[in-house]
Order: sequence, then structure tokens, then C-alpha cells
Amino acid sequence: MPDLVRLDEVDSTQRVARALIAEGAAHGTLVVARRQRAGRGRLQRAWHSDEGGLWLSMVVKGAVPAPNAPRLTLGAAVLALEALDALGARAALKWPNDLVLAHPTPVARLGPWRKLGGLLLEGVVLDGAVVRAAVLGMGINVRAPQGGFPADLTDLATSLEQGGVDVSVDQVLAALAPLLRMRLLDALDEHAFGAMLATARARSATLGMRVEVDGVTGRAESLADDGALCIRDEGGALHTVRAGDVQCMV
Ligand code: BT5
Repeated sequence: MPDLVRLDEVDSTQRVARALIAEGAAHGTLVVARRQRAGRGRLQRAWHSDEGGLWLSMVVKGAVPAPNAPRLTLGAAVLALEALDALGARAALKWPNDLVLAHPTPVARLGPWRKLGGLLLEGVVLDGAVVRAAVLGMGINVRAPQGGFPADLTDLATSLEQGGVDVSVDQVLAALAPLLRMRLLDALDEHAFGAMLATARARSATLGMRVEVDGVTGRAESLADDGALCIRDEGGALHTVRAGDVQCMV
């Protein structure tokens, strides 16, 4: 089985990667499509995937204790920052799964950031409380689609090109693929994960902001050692959030 499956058009690369797992695909097998008809984000949200972005899914195989699965999302985001740095794009990480670029005009939900990309980790083979196989999805807008982003995304989305970085989709893939293949599972190692966490803290678009997550409002204060977000509310209480959508208050 090839380690890179390139498709012109597909419903979702996540679906194809799942099917490859069923056929025995190895860790690091990548599925990349030029266009997705039904790209998705978390909670079945639509992911806009016209030509111009890197739409990839990677087969992840290992023995991941289910409570540690969020480490893979954080690790993949940090590796994406590293790949983007190498291409000259200084992105940041909006907890828990968004890659963002700074923008001079604050906007509702995102504050002074625009969404460059997103990550989606889906467990596929579960063995009790251990994830044996998962699919890591990542979308990065390299150029805006022809005709621009759809109306609901114009104020929220950005691309590397809009951020002043002129690279091709294949260049982003070439920078990212070896990092994901060789270092993603390092996120399961305490020492390596500590280093990833340090980068996630240093390159966070969330820490220090006034945020709202699932009814908790306050200042995003820190990332806990497992990657959870700690929010200090107005009354001084500390809330630990392990998943959810962060809305920036502007
Ligand atoms: C994500 O979800 O950010 C994860 C996106 C993962 C997409 C990749 S592409 C390859 C692979 N195959 C798939 O089918 N999916 C993965 P979430 O945090 O739920 O954010 C979704 C929200 O992002 C949407 O509701 C929109 O507001 C916004 N959005 C949609 N398309 C976008 C785009 N191209 N650029 C920026 N924002 C977008």
C-alpha cells in the first residue's frame, strides 16, 4: 500500500483514511485531496475545502490511552507551527485545534486572529480504553479559493497567501509530512510532550485573552500539564476545560 494517496476530489480525506485503516494501512499513511466535497470539522461542522488548501488525513497507529488522545492534537498543532515557521509563516495556536494568523482588526469569536487551519483527531480502532488507530485530519488554507472564501468565512478565515507567504500546497505538504510521520507519536512520551506543551504555551493565541467556553467566562490563564485550558473567572475560581469551543471576547 502506498504511503501517500493523492486524490483530485473526494468527499472527505477522513473517510478515505478510515477505509485504509480497515485495509491495514501503516502509521503515517497520508491521504491528500485537491478538493473535498464534504470536508468536516469537529461536531460534523462543514470544512470549506475548495482547491487552494492542503487537505490531509494521516493514519495514526500506536497504543494511545484514550485520556491521552488530546495530546496528539496538541502535538500535531505544534508540529504544524514548526512546519509553517520553516516556510516563513508565524502562526499561533488557538486552543484546542485551530491554527491562526494575527490580524490587525479584532473580530467576534476570534479576537485579533484569523483562522488559517484546523485539526481533527478521530479515534477509529478502540481496544478497551486504548486507541489503536486514529485519523489525524488537518486543513491549511494556502491560498484563498478562487472567488474568495464564502460569506460566512470572509471575516474569520485567512490563508498563507493573505498572510504574505507565497508557497504551494505541495511545499506545505513537504514541510509537514515528515514531522507528522516521525514525531507525532512523541506526544505520548512525557519528556517530548513537555517540550511540545512549552511551544503550545509560548505560541498560544488563547492565553491571556478574555474567553468564553461552554458557559465559563474568564481569562485564559494557563495550559495544564495534560494540555487542558485553565480559565480564571471573575470571582477568582479556576476552571479546567478539556474540550470545547473558545470564543474570544472583544
Ligand atoms: C476544525 O474543526 O477546525 C477541523 C478542520 C479539519 C479539516 C480537515 S481537512 C482534511 C480532513 N478531512 C476532513 O474532512 N476534515 C479534515 P472546527 O474547530 O469544528 O472548525 C470548523 C469551523 O471552521 C467551521 O464551522 C467554520 O466556521 C470554520 N471553517 C470552515 N472551513 C474553513 C476554512 N477553510 N478556513 C478557515 N475556517 C474554516
